[in-house]
Amino acid sequence: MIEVTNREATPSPSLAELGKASGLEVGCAFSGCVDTRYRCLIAHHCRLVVPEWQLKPRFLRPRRNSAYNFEPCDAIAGFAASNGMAFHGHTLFWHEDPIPWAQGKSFERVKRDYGGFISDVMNHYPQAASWDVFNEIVGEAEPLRDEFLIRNFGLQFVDYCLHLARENAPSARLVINDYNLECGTDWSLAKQDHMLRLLDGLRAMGSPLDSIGIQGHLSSVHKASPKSTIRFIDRLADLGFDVFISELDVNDSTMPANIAVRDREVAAYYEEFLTAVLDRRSVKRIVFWGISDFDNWIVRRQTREKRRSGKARPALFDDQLQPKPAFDAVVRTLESAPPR
Ligand code: 9MR
Repeated sequence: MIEVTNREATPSPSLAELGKASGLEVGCAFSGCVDTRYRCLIAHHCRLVVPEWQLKPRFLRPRRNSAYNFEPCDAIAGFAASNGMAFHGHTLFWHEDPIPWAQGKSFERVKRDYGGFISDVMNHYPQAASWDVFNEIVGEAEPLRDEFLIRNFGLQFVDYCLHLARENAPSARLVINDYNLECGTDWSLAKQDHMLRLLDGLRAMGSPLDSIGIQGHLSSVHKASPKSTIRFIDRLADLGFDVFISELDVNDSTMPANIAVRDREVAAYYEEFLTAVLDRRSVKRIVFWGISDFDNWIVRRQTREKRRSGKARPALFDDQLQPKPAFDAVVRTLESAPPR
């Protein structure tokens, strides 16, 4: 597929270039939307693309006898390749989207079915720079989530998948990704501890793992705590793990309806959080979970649920693809980020 992008059409400074100057990789989630102007915007601002749902296990292969549905994700990977952007695989495992056909009762069966699935998917995308091997397996109330495979096989399953991922893609970075790690509340701090305990366990088993994804779904409901996030990043660095801020956005559902006020508040959330975390050199990547309100999961969900709080404006660009104060705020944080 030939992708024609016109970087001249988006004259604002490129986030990708600004990030590069301090050794940061900037990327975004992408739904595969075919709007050319939107694609140009992504190509201009990002060095990395993440499929928003097209690589989720059940989307790819809902039933044992279904053929793999690789086409939608192939289109996204093709878009990334033809514009010189890297590709991140999200995700090989997700509790919200289990594939029931690979939930075997014996570990041998799980190895065959889930292991086979992981190998098939990873080998289909050998160009992937990194993989979320696990998404959201840590609990808040409990150390690990109550999901069939995790409940039945625990660390043995996690370790098996990480080894298999390394075997399949020796040079890809392997990631465990999770949310609510940045809120500073009791349950968020408990979740941080659970993640650290999991990492200790994996370390003791010699499991291969490179980076931890801190999703960064910021919200006015549970405001992020930069202080506790930085402390957590430092503890991860002590254990030898890099950090990816992997799904950054700001949910504005409880912010004032006035657009100017709302946009300023959203911008302040981005700026405060990024200023804090980018100070840490182990933070190597920022992925926006949609850079524009034009094609965005929060906007889509709000429309679906018919909420009345005014149209959501969570991203850096509005639904006309114009930069908002949040974009300027992110530019400032990238400009002042120390090199890594
Ligand atoms: O943004 C994604 C949305 O479009 C999908 O419908 C949904 C289900 O596949 O997943 C959303 O992305 C989630 C991500 O995969 C994991 N962290 C939370 C994200 C937002 O729900």
